[in-house]
Amino acid sequence: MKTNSTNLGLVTKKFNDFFLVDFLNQLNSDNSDKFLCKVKKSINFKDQLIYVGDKVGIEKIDFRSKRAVITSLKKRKNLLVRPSVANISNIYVTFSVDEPELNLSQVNRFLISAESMGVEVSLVLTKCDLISDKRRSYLLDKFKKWGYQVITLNPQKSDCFKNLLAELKQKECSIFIGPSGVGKTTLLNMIIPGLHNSTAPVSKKIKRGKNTTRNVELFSISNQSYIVDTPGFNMQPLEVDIKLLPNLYSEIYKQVIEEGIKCKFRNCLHLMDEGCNLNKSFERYPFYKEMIESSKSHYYQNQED
Ligand SMILES: Nc1nc2c(ncn2[C@@H]2O[C@H](COP(=O)(O)OP(=O)(O)OP(=O)(O)O)[C@@H](O)[C@H]2O)c(=O)[nH]1
Ligand SMILES: [Mg+2]
Ligand SMILES: [Zn+2]
Repeated sequence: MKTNSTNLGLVTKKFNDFFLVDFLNQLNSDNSDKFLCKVKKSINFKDQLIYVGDKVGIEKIDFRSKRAVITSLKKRKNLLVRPSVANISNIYVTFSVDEPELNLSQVNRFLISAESMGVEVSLVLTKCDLISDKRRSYLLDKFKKWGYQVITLNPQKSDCFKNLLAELKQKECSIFIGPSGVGKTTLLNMIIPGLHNSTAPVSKKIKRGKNTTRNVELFSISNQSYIVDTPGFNMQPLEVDIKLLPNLYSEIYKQVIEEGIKCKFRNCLHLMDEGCNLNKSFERYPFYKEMIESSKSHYYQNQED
């Protein structure tokens, strides 16, 4: 049976010119139906690409072969550039406490990059079975000072996965990002019944993940909630607009916005002591300074080009 009316779909996976699309208005179809779609030839979305997470209009739906054609792209709320995912509501920055070793500078880069999206950001620490309770408390304490209430996961404690799933079901579209090998796919396999996506041990020689997940993929966990698995990567020093950077650090935001401290110069970047009233005795200050300096050199380089 074919239908020519337009239906709303959600892009869950993308490869070459093809898209896997979930039906959103379930006409003759249950939620598990995925349609293989191409973009209608005559359509040009003003050079806009379509990404996982995009809502699209689909037509020429063939229920037997599970094929359809994308004919329109709905306006998106936001677009994360790396990895490319549209319409996210929550970012879960995911790191393992060991194997691969926890790299604080990378954690910070991921967090700040996530914060620059203006959505809710959470920090997940996996593989807590590999550390002592004392070390776990130490890490919880550290990240609390960074402004994050950490979610810790330990495969020997199933409650933590149940709690995380319950939380995710309250959100619209949550994305897990972090380096390769930290256990993003393992975590999704734990919480989505029947999901057995590929995972791989961390390389013993180079102590890094093996880039097992190659595609961004979105999974439904309830009628209204989705979660996204992504390929792991390491984050380069940031290129976020310098003026925005101070407010992305909760330690600075609190002092400037909540406590109302005033520096001599408006738009003070809190680097020099002259006229700066920011209390710089917080752990992430060296990371902040490094980030401002690399954003600055990037900024000036572009001015010269
Ligand atoms: N001990 C322990 N090992 C874990 C845990 N979670 C994941 N692993 C192992 O870590 C390895 C990497 O897990 P993956 O789920 O493939 O990691 P990933 O983040 O998806 O990696 P990429 O797809 O490469 O980005 C696998 O061998 C998992 O079995 C955990 O909680 N504890
Ligand atoms: Mg993976
Ligand atoms: Zn200042």
